[in-house]
Amino acid sequence: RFLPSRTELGLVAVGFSGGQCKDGVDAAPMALIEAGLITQLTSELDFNVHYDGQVHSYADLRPEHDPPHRGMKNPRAVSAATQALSAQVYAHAKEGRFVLTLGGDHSIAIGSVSGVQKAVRERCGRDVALVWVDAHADINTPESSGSGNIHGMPVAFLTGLAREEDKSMFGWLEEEGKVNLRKIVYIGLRDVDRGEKKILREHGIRAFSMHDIDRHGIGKVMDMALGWIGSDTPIHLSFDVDALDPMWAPSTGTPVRGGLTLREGDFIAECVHETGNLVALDLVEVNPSLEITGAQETVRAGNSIIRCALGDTLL
Ligand code: B3U
Ligand code: MN
Ligand code: MN
Repeated sequence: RFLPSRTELGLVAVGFSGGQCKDGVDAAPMALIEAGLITQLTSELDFNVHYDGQVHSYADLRPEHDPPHRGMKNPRAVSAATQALSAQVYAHAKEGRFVLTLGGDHSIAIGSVSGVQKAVRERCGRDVALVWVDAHADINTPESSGSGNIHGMPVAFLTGLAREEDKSMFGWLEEEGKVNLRKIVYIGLRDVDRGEKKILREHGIRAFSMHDIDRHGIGKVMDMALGWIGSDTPIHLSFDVDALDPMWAPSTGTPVRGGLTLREGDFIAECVHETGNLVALDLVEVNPSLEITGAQETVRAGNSIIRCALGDTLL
């Protein structure tokens, strides 16, 4: 059995924004850290934090010429950045560390999830379950995407629904880094493209929309979501801050009204923590530059989610 570490934590700060078109999301890791994240992890939660002290933008890997391919924008830059991130995350996870990845836009999950999955497979021969908390499904293929933004595609690449032979454009993603479609659970969806709905339906992917949360309440939804995954399965939680309602997290690239409350977001993280099976967490899409007044609120919400996922209890 793969037991997530309660003491050793690998932190990777990713200042990468090439999966979408707005500047500023690359400043999120520094904003989260400046708001006290590392102190929280060490002093309050007693983690031994392994952090190289850098915010990685992978600018040195960005090719000069990166024209669209199959409609994808910046395909080589995103591919190179996520490939490098995958290796960094893998190195932490292989040591048995909990891996915390700070985005950046959500395209970076191609790197974080594949790195964790590969290490978990090697350590215990199991597949990770992926809990994707987001307003969006991020499961467009290059062909179904209307925007060409790769942050709307990571789940398609991670599951093999989207494939590329070319090593410089996600062809580096190996089978052992990919995630089983039946081990994905979405929570918080409310802005899903037509093509994505078709993909979710055709593959019977488990998804809890805001409608489901309204109907059953977040407590029941979490029971169902974690019940689907089953106990004894390592979990990777990929949390897009836009899952929260813009009232709580306005500083994000594509805010969608009608989202989770701050407490519902924290509650999701707490419930995943309580399973004892959480091995990795991504916190993405905080964009401190988008709302002068709401930026600090969004950063605080992000840090709160991280604390809850790592076992900060109310009492
Ligand atoms: N589904 C749309 C919009 C979107 C996806 N993820 C975010 N926005 N943050 C797309 O571009 O694929
Ligand atoms: Mn997302
Ligand atoms: Mn989103």
